[in-house]
This record gives sequence, structure tokens and C-alpha cells, in this order.
Amino acid sequence: MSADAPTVLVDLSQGVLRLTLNRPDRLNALTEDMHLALRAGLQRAHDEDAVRAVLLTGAGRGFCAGQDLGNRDPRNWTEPPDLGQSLERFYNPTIRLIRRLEKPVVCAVNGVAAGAGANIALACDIVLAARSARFVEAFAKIGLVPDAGGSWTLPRLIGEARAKALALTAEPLPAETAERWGLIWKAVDDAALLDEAQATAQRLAAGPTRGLGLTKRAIQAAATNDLDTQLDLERDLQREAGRTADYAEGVTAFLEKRPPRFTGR
Ligand code: T3D
Repeated sequence: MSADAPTVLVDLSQGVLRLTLNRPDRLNALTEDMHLALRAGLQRAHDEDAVRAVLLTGAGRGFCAGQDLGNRDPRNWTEPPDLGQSLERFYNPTIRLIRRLEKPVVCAVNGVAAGAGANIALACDIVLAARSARFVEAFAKIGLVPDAGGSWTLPRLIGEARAKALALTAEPLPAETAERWGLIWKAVDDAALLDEAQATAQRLAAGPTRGLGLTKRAIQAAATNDLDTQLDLERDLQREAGRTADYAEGVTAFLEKRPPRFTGR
């Protein structure tokens, strides 16, 4: 791969913005340049009405090996780097963008997902993984703590016992176990992964975008709301959804016994 190849490939087709992490020789380990490119892609998804779903994946045999450790070589330090600043500047904005984007984000984990690479995948809304892929909370191997939202996401998805074991041992978790535990949506055959993820993203991109975005907001809010607060939120979001053109189209299509033609408005 040439040194000036884009670190994130970007392609918009049929409403799906595909973002492909593109440093395959480093298992798509993250550099500052790559963070900025990924963030620009996610920001585009926020800003452009033509984008109605995002598909995140990796080039080559890995999805993402987390922080590029070549950029953290202690033999070159005069003093240790401020990793808090790295999270503040690079990792946290990306996770916040994924979670706040009111459009579905599908992740196709094509191979190993390690460290922040695993947790970026797990921040996405629908995660499919190749059967050969594995998730590694690699932080414990180098004396760090799970970041990119992992310490929040893991216990919520799989419970404290499994979250702690994964994070404390850094044992690789095969995609099929991740599916069985409810960490991801589906493990699929390697050869079928991209087609299936693309089809999923395309189906979502043809859906009632605002209703899907509000659904995402509601489910995420449930992580911290009590039932009364959540019922109030559902009332407010349903009021908003009920005023969309897609709601009117969905009901009309049902009554006319035809498929709906959603426009995302
Ligand atoms: O620093 C901050 O800003 C704070 C934030 C931190 C967030 C984090 O993500 S910390 C965690 C960083 N990631 C890791 O610790 C994972 C390191 N990688 C691995 O443990 C293994 O590579 C994998 C389990 C991911 C895959 O193992 P395997 O055996 O399939 O592949 P490999 O042979 O280890 O890796 C292939 C190549 O990719 C290899 O290079 P080479 O020998 O062919 O020239 C390897 O060095 C390179 N590579 C893999 N991961 C990284 C990497 N190069 C730089 N950084 C990496 N993270």
C-alpha cells in the first residue's frame, strides 16, 4: 500500500456511506490521520441528507487493532504521553459521533478487532462479524484500561462477570461466542459478511430514517432512564415520529397494500 493511500476509504451508494479503515498491513491500527478521516466520514453522515445509513468495516484481514503502538514507542519518550488527551481529542469524539448520529450505523467486523478497535465496533448499532473474527480487549496486555466506551458498553451488553473477565484477561472472544453472549447481532460466514452487511445497511437506508434515528435515541436513553422517564421520552419521540412524512407514507402503504416508499423525511 502506498504511503499516501487514504487511511479511510469513503463511498456513498444508495444512501449507504461505507467507511473502510485502510491500513491493512497494520491491521488498521489507528493513527491521528485515520481518526480525523473517520471522524470526517461520520460528520458527513450527520450533515448530508443523502446519507441514510453508515457501514463501517476494515480492509484486509483485520477490522482494527486499536491504537497504533508504533506511535507509542517508550524508547523514544522523554516523558510518558498524555493518553487522557489522546482519548479526549481522538477516541471520545468518534464514539460520541457514532452514538449521537440519528441514522443507523452497521459494523462489519471482517477480522480481529482489538483494543479500541473492538470497542469502536461495539459502539455501532448493528454489528455483524465474520465467523473467523475475534474480539480482544487487549488493554490489559499493555497495562491500560478499556477505552472508546468499552467499560460502559461491555457490562451493559454482556453483564459484569463476562465484561470483567474479557477486560482483565484480554482473552480473544470468537465471533460465534460474541453472538451467543449478545455482544453482537450476528456471526456470518466470512465470504458472506460484506454482502450481508451491505444488504442490511441498504435496507436501513431505504427505511424511515427519522423514525429509525428516534428509535436509536430511545433505546440508548433506556440505559440510564427509569421507566417513568422512558415512558415520557417515548411519548415525546412518538409525537415527533407521528409528524414525519414517512409515518404518513407507511400507514398509507399499509392501507393500499403496497410496499412503502420512504424518503427519510
Ligand atoms: O494510546 C492511546 O492513545 C490510548 C488509547 C489506546 C487505545 C488502544 O487501542 S490500546 C490497545 C492497542 N492495541 C493492542 O494492544 C493490540 C496489539 N495487537 C495485537 O495484540 C495483535 O496484533 C492482534 C491480536 C490484534 C492480532 O494478532 P495477529 O497474530 O493476528 O497479528 P500480528 O502478527 O500480531 O499483527 C500483524 C501486523 O500488524 C504486525 O506487524 P508485522 O510484524 O507484520 O510488521 C503487527 O505488529 C501489526 N500490528 C498489530 N496491531 C498493531 C500493529 N501495529 C501497530 N499497532 C498495533 N496496535
